[in-house]
Amino acid sequence: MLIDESLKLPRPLYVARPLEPDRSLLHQLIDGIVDRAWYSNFGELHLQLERALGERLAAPELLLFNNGTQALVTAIRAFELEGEIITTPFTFPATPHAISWAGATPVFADVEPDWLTLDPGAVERAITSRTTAILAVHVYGVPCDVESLAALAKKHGLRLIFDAAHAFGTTYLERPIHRFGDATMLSFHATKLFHCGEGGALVINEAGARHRAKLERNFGIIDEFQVELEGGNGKMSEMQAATGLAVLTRVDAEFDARERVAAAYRRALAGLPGIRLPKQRPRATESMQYFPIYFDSRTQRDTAYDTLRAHNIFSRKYFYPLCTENRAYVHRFSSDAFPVAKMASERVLCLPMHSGVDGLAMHALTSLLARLAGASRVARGAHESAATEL
Ligand code: T4K
Repeated sequence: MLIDESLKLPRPLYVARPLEPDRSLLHQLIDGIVDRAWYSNFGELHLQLERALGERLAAPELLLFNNGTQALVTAIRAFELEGEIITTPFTFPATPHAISWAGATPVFADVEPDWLTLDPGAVERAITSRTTAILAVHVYGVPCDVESLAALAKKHGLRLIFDAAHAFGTTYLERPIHRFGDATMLSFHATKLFHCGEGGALVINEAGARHRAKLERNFGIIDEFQVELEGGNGKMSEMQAATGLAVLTRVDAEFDARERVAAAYRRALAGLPGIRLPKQRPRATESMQYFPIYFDSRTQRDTAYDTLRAHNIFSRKYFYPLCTENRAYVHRFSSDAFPVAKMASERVLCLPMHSGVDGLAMHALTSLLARLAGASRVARGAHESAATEL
């Protein structure tokens, strides 16, 4: 294996680095929680954050949750969906798991080669008399083919739910991403651009389903003496909301820093043999949460992963293995049925994507990839100038 001690980073560099909250604001907010002795159940900070995010994202109907997975489960339950829900195997396991937890059955369909989002043709072929919904993922913040999926949903009388865990703040066709479909989930996990440590949100446009989602979030409780339905516990705590409020003030600066990191990756890696760079769907904005690159073969991808690790750089193979290859689903589905997703999962590598990728890290990472690609001479100029600009 290629080892160059001079390129080994002094400290580990992970794929994600949680955005540090404004500490003095956080301390102040925590003092308030302790003073009020109010830690959960829709406290002051919960309401403040819900309002702030609603304004920022142009989503006044946004509901906060304790995590994105619970928000997804709630969306499915709010529409009282049973039967089969069609989703993508190229996602974090939380997506199909949420379908199972909500009492429905996940069914998988392949993704489009260009965008790695659900292929509407494959979805249509997977529709049966038991299908009730499509759960599509804006993977890496790349919007799905929302128009074709909406047309399909309409034609077959299905609900359309989006997992926008990677798409905080993304717009598509000049509209916020949650304006498409019946419901959209957001994740505010520590590894996301905006985060609450753990957290999530749900945007549901339809009033009736939104009302049920609110009940589902709090055990189905209407008031002290009435419980309407068998709801769960999806409430965000005050500590989570405090973290979110103290992170929110820093999101724009972090976004700008990530844009610089992405631009530096692009400059340094463009044209390297055997590597393809990510692309965004036309008329969509970037979410700056992931920087996936694609190798010509699985062997090249795995060698790059191991080589980077040996130099203290922890990239990730999101999403390998495919959900359908996990023990939870492998008995029910053959991944050969999803050739595009399978190929992507074997060739993708997500590079560290956060403001902690400094000039030193950029230099080490891109030098190693250039050397592995056998293009050290060609790439030297490019990666050195990319590194010095960070
Ligand atoms: N749908 C999609 C498409 C998703 O990607 C996700 C979550 C969900 C649904 C579910 O949303 P939530 O219920 O989580 O809100 C991480 C995240 O835990 C997960 O939220 C995320 N997707 C997924 C893509 O990544 P792991 O198992 O890879 O996490 P872990 O612990 O290996 O962390 C990744 C790296 O981040 C580590 O190498 C180090 C760094 N890290 C992590 C944490 C937690 C830190 O530096 N500090 C930290 O506090 O799942």
